[in-house]
Amino acid sequence: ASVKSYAAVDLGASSGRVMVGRVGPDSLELSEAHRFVNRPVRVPEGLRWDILSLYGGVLDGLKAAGAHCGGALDSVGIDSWAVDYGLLDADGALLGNPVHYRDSRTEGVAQKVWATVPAPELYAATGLQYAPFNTLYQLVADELLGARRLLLVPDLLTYWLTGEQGTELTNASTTQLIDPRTRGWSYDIASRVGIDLGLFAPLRQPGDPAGLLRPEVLEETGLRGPVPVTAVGSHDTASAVAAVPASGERFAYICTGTWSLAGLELDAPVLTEESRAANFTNELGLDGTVRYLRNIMGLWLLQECVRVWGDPDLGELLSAAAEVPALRSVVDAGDAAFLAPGRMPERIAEACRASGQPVPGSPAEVTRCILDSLALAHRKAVEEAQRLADHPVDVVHVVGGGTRNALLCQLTADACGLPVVAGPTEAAALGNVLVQARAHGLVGDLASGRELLTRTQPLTRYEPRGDTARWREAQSRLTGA
Ligand code: LFR
Repeated sequence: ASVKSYAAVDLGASSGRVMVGRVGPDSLELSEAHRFVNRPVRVPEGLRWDILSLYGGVLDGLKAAGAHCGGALDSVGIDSWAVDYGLLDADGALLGNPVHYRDSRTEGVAQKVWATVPAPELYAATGLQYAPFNTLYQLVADELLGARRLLLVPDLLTYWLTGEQGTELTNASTTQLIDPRTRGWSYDIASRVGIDLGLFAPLRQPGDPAGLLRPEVLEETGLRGPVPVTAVGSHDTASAVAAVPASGERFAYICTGTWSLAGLELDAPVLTEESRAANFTNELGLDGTVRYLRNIMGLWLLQECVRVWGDPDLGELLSAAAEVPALRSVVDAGDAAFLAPGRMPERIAEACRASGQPVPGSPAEVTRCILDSLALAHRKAVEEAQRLADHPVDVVHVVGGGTRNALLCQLTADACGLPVVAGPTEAAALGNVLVQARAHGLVGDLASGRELLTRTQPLTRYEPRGDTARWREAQSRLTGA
């Protein structure tokens, strides 16, 4: 048949899903086979991922995906959040649960590392933003005794499915151990901070074969073998950026979900001191591209509030927030102070109080404050990225879960003073499917994949509603400028 079926496993911070992408010469259809919760677990030693439960969800998902296409999947690809990993012993057995990037064990670690490799030097060599959870800092914090191998989360799941080990490049680029110019390991940095790069399996490029589903996996999922696993942009953000339905180069993107990742696609990294001071990151994308972006706290701020409020109806909450006067109070949604879980409504109130703004009280007011603050942070990132990379844009593409939030999309258009094109929602899964289809010769380069998306996926356009001066004024409340 000329239509092929690809399973995309996409793991986010709060849920995982297995989607089936059916790709033909001029068609692309995505459907959800299975969705499962990803519930991080706090144990006395800290915050951990429940990796076995996630693997169970992947197996259930592959079984459901097979049921969608008569047991015959053409390939499987896996993407997830970045930076985190499992450690294996000499026999390839997992040593403990992977630690969650929001765990506090890396507090103060970066400062110690900078005593050996000063932060400007680290940025010049790796181009990576400062975040306490960069793999490099996690590894320095960890007790590695007995660990012989490190596999990033999608690579670990791939290993369990196929028995083969590798380190996929887009995700490896978030470790802070990759040189974005050579797109290979940064041996000098690793040796100076005392990290043995031998822990990592050899690099794999998106599109490389990653083995075949093991016989036990075929049996458990009812799939008909052989089923190849294909390395995709295994960093979810790399997959999402691959699925930004843009044409040409003059676009910015915002991948929305638990995080907002806002920035540009470039063909070379920006490693200037100014860029470091602005905390932009140079992560690697498909086909030699660089994802030049900033991490913004994203809908995590709202998710954490909603949890405290006992899960009210989200639609009602957003309608109520739309009625609250705009820009009464804003917080810095780029601030790592919001990284850890817990007490989010209070932390937001405290930030408003500290910057001399009205303190939002009701859930609708807090929600409005969060959405205004996110739009403001989107504006700042899009503006600064253009300036720092000398790369002007005419349009902002919003992809991911946040595309469902019309208020956020409209506010982002208003704040940026640019049209927003919202969609697709399942960008990471679509980018995952496209890379598999491409590896099997079904679609061409990045641009033709994007064109296929533009033709096949529903997109919504939001025009900016004047008055950027109000956003500039709101920004000045945070920077004091
Ligand atoms: C988004 C994401 C971001 C990364 C963060 C932590 O899901 O992958 O790109 O910075 O999660 O891994």
